[in-house]
Amino acid sequence: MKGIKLVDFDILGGDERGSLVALEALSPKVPFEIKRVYYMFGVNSGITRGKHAHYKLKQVLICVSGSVDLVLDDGKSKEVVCLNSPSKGLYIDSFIWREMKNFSKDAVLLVLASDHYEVADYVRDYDKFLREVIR
Ligand code: T46
Repeated sequence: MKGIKLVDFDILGGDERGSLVALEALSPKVPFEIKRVYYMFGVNSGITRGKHAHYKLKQVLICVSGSVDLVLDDGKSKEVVCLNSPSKGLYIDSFIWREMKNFSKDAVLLVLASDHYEVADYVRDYDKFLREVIR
């Protein structure tokens, strides 16, 4: 689907001391300036989060612990991506409807965002999203 991209991060210093991933803004893996970082954890497995799209915001999602399913929808088709590794990231462009579900008990979902928190950037009504997408 256009507007999403699953990326493999390089693992640096993967040795007996463990692994390290370094991400930099304005790089191929994070193609925007990072203005905000947030993360969610302690989500019960029956809970679905998200259920919205963004007008402008671009993000990279990383499940740094455990696993979570992302249901992505561009208004024409849907795709499910399972994030289950701290060395994988999911880039989500603006105007993609997203839902996060099936959080494992130990899931920590870290998000790098291209902008500050802005309520007006959210489209939370699915019909409105579909109308905006076909405009
Ligand atoms: C997204 C998915 C992947 C803030 O005050 N600042 C923030 O930066 C964020 C992200 C949230 N909040 C407040 C707003 C709500 O009162 O935290 C509460 C939970 O946020 P929300 O219900 O929007 O969380 P999710 O998990 O449904 O969605 C979040 C992001 O909001 C969204 O941009 O793409 O994660």
